[in-house]
Amino acid sequence: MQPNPINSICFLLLAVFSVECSDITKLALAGVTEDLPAAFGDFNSDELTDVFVLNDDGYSVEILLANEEEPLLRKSPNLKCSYRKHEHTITSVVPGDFDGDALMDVLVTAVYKPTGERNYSIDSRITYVYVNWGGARYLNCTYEPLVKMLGEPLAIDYDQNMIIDLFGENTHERRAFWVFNKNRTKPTEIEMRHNKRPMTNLRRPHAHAFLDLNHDYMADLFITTNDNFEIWHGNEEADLLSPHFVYNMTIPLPLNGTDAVIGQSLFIDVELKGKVDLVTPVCYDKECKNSALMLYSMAEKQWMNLQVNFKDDLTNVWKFYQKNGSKYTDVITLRSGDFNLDGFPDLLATLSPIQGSNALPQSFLLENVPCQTCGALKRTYSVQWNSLNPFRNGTVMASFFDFYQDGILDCIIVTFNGHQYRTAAFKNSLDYDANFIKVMVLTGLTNKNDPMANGRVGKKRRTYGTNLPGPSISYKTITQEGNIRHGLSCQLPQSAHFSLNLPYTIFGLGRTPNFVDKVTVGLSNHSKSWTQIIPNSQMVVIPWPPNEPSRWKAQLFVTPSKLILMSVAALTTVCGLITVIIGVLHWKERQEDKKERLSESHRFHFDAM
Ligand SMILES: *[C@@H]1O[C@H](CO)[C@@H](O)[C@H](O)[C@H]1NC(C)=O
Ligand SMILES: *[C@@H]1O[C@H](CO)[C@@H](O)[C@H](O)[C@H]1NC(C)=O
Ligand SMILES: *[C@@H]1O[C@H](CO)[C@@H](O)[C@H](O)[C@H]1NC(C)=O
Ligand SMILES: *[C@@H]1O[C@H](CO)[C@@H](O)[C@H](O)[C@H]1NC(C)=O
Ligand SMILES: *[C@@H]1O[C@H](CO)[C@@H](O)[C@H](O)[C@H]1NC(C)=O
Ligand SMILES: *[C@@H]1O[C@H](CO)[C@@H](O)[C@H](O)[C@H]1NC(C)=O
Ligand SMILES: *[C@@H]1O[C@H](CO)[C@@H](O)[C@H](O)[C@H]1NC(C)=O
Ligand SMILES: *[C@@H]1O[C@H](CO)[C@@H](O)[C@H](O)[C@H]1NC(C)=O
Ligand SMILES: [Ca+2]
Ligand SMILES: [Ca+2]
Ligand SMILES: [Ca+2]
Repeated sequence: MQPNPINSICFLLLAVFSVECSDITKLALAGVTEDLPAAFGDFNSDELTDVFVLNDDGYSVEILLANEEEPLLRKSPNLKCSYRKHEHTITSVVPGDFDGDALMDVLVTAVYKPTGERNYSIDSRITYVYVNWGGARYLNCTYEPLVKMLGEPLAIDYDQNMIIDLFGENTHERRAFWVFNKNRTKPTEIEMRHNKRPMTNLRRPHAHAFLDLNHDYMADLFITTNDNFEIWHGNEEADLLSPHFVYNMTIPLPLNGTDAVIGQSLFIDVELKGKVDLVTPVCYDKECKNSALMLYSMAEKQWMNLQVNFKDDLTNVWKFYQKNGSKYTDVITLRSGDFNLDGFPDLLATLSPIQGSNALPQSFLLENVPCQTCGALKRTYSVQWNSLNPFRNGTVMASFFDFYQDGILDCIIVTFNGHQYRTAAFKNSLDYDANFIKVMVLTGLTNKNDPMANGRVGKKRRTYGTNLPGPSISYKTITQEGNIRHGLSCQLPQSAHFSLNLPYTIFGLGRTPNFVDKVTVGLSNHSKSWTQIIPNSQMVVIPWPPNEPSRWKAQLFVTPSKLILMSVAALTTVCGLITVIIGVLHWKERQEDKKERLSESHRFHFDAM
């Protein structure tokens, strides 16, 4: 592509005056704003993360494929399944490989929602699980549910064969795993076993998670029940006699009492210490007038308040927004990501003012900041009241998404004006040249019939599978001040209730331009480390075979930093200008030469006479 000097000049001007507009809805979505985001994953294996959306009033699921050029998300034929005829409305979408053919399939869960008169003979508590089988470029929709269960499932890999399985509650209210196989038939149902404890009912909506909590590179189960939270450790020696998950401990709820509201838990490395913390949003009262963010310290075995200040600049007090039966906000949900690339994970939350019962909800960025007065905790979250401008009034959901695949997390936002939901795109215009590493762990499976896909750089490349829940990803490096920095993250720990986790991890490195000393990826009781990783690179890890880490591979894609791109643009512009000036001068000189020669010849004739 020929660099366009006008574009470059505008780009330079923009960079100089920082007059960037953050609302990129038109550029990103090109008018398709009725589709509401439900999950993320790379469906067509081109290394660009696609968006799984709900439309048609929630009766259909569709895939918007990501593109490098605008519009960044586009519709494509054969990538839509509709359940309107079956009167089933979709409650969640889980992309993953459910048949081990290395190509992404799309699991949807749906509940009965009649389009006309209500049919009371159908049990409305039941969740129906459908799997739409994916080819690289099409989706084969299915209308026969593979599983019936209560509540939404959690995507896990039960038996470490890289075929995604489910955990949840069966129709007899017992906890169960559903283990998928290669022949696309009904998965095998295995009830969860425990000799001693009676098993309490699972919380609905739940915040179960699948991630490594005891640092043995084996993903564990975090289960939310009505009475407490439970941790079940993944068992590497699982066989017919010993179960795949072994009960380890119970964590009390952060608040007791019938009035308390418990939001969705999430696991993030709040203090950047190389461990994940359990963070849960709560309200002390039913109306949520007194909201708080609680962190469970595994070391001290107690809940601590992160002491978030919900008072804005005009001294209005805000609360977590929660409304039964509403889209995205029927349960308090936070989404995490490193928005400012300083290494500490930030949050997105939806709040509303406690005064004015009809006020619309608004989503805000909660920035992870140091705290001197927070006791044992050294960090807290500070609500950034203006960071998502111009999206101020009426936003029910904000989640992180890297629109330009440049390692800087932008946001997908869902706006709500009281009766209509619309999707919008927000560009994060970080004003300094921060560094990052982006790590994505795939299942590592390959497909003999369709081994190659068109890669991003135009050349054919192998596909190595899709979204994988559960691996732990960590890095260690030394900052410019000489301190050791140790960050940890888990990939896709949650999949239900619009948790909208990205299938990769972006670690912000601040302004440290040094190599990252070590990146470690662990799963299935094994781990492998890679050393001296170039910052601003995207690392794709192929952990195959899972039990032979020495053969695991990593592919590195280096993303040139913004500063380099800007220098290139500036140089190109300057070169272009100079070329033009030289050209013009040259042309003028030649014209003048011509004239001179002409007049000289005239003079010569004149003289000769
Ligand atoms: C209601 O559901 C039952 C069970 O699926 C079915 O037999 C019946 O025909 C349905 N009635 C209507 C009016 O759709
Ligand atoms: C899936 O869809 C493709 C294209 O629409 C079609 O060629 C193929 O036969 C379908 N496969 C099955 C198993 O239905
Ligand atoms: C499907 O695969 C499972 C496990 O590989 C096997 O036990 C089962 O018999 C197969 N079912 C069919 C219908 O082929
Ligand atoms: C799990 O990993 C440990 C340490 O690497 C090893 O000793 C053990 O044999 C592994 N267990 C299995 C079942 O692979
Ligand atoms: C839970 O796990 C820890 C660490 O692995 C272990 O020391 C402890 O004994 C376990 N507790 C139970 C009840 O199994
Ligand atoms: C809630 O109640 C349980 C059991 O009664 C108790 O163990 C726990 O400490 C209580 N939690 C709080 C925050 O008070
Ligand atoms: C929302 O629903 C939950 C459980 O269904 C119930 O306990 C709670 O009281 C409801 N909240 C409001 C404000 O109606
Ligand atoms: C938000 O929008 C609603 C409805 O459009 C309006 O009534 C309200 O005043 C607005 N609030 C603010 C703070 O702009
Ligand atoms: Ca893609
Ligand atoms: Ca598949
Ligand atoms: Ca499996």
